[in-house]
Amino acid sequence: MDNPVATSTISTQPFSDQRPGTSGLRKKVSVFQTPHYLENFVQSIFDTRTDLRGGTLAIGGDGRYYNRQAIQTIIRMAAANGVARVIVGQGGLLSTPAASCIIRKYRTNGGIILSASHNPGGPDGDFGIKFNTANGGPAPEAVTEAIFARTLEISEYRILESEDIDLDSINTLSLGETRVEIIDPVTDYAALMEELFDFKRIRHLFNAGLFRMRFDAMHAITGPYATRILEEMLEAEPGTVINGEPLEDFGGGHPDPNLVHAREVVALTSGRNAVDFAAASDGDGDRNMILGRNFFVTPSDSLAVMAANAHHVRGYAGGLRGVARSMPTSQAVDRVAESLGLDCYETPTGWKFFGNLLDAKRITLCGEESFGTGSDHVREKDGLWAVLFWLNLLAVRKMSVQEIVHEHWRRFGRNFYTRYDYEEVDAKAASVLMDHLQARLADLPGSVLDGYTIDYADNFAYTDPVDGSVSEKQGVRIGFTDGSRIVYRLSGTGTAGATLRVYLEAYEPDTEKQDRETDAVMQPLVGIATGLAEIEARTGRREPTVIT
Ligand code: VG1
Ligand code: CO
Repeated sequence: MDNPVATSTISTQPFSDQRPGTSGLRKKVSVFQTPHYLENFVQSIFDTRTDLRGGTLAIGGDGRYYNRQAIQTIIRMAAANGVARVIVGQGGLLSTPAASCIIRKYRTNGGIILSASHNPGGPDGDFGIKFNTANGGPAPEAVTEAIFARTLEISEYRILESEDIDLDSINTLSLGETRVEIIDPVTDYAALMEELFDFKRIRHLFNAGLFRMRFDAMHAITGPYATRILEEMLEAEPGTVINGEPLEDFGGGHPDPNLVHAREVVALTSGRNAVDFAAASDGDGDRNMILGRNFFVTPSDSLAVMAANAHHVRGYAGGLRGVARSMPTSQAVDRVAESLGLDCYETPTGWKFFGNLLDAKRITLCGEESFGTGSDHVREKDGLWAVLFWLNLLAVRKMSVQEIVHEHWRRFGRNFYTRYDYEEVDAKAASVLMDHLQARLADLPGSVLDGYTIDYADNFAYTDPVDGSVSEKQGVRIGFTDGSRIVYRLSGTGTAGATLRVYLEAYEPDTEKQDRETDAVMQPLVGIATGLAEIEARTGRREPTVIT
């Protein structure tokens, strides 16, 4: 199909609110539908990433409402801006990790991913866009700041006048001078998974008839990936994948794989007919929740268990180069690193901070407390990868999820962990709360609160060991002499008001005390954390919106 085309240059005015947050630019759908809003941001990418002219760009999204329209616009703009080749997932779909895989495999000059991840979708929901660089990873701050600076001075954008192109057939077509390739979104990613994991062994686990699992795709992007890999390639029983059809509004749900929003799959892990293993993934497929029978694995523990057991898994049998975790993630993986003699890095929140460490081969595995784990196989966190990692481990070790984690605690100690989220609080109140904490930091070390002695108190600053770039004010940390920790930070992914996150961690080396309930263990720290920040007085919130 060759469309008749003409390039238009459209005048526009800057928008002042296009600074990307933790993971790209996220706004309400209605904001993205404002005339020129999407176009301004996309043109700013083309204006600052000049190697895209004559280069290759990957495009795909999580299938949420507005995905298709946005992709049509971006393809036309890519053509008008001289991109030689565009690779698009069929139906406009690509999970975030699959997009990363495709950028790397086809050596593109970058990719544009449309997603607001775990945020709800639909006409009243959220939409998002982010640019990934040629390494497949989210653009580092220097790049997002350059794009943002450009959005503040933009006066025109270029777009091809053409009919919509057919995104639904696998095909290669021309749009003006640009070659547009519509590819299967799953095939390349599935091939990569097959290299990393022992599919034969996992298939045997399913076929032996003694093991059942459920994977909740939450009506989001991982449905087609999980169905192909788990049910077709690994021969898990039909019905293993639930909510597997991607829907524009995620069926009205909140595609966030935690104990609250993924309660449907959580319920399948208890009772007489309980499955042995269950998992869920988020809107764009980069997050994962891991469950055993009657058992929840915290994401921080999941990372630590993976690090301690990586040698059992084919793709990592040669050993790990090092590990990294985001600052608020529990220190469980640090203990593994120490015991195995591995380097361990603490980075600010957001996957973009792992990119340099992965590229420089300083680390192999990394993770975040927010249900994110990944490795050097791509440059994004990867939900289904984590599920396959666990499946491979279960197949090799012939133990239950709970047995594996309990064994881990006995060996390394247990890091109890909880996160309190106060969503949509008044933005001003939230920033005053953080300022107030900041002002108290210098006086806190040495003080005793409810029997806990404060060892250090600071606002986390990170110097990237590879390029020397500095990121300041990444969250307030209060460390206690017994290894417990409280962290406060404001979310960088929300679209309404501010979200205050409070992260709590307590270390328990005594095996006799490791089976206590997390709630009970955390109570004293919750009291200290809410008191110190004066949360109720400053936000009007007695209770958090979500506890994970
Ligand atoms: C949250 C998480 C962070 C994660 C980010 C993007 O950011 O805390 O760990 O990297 O979301 O994940 P924030 O700034 O809201 O705390 V995703 O799956 O939304 O792309
Ligand atoms: Co996500």
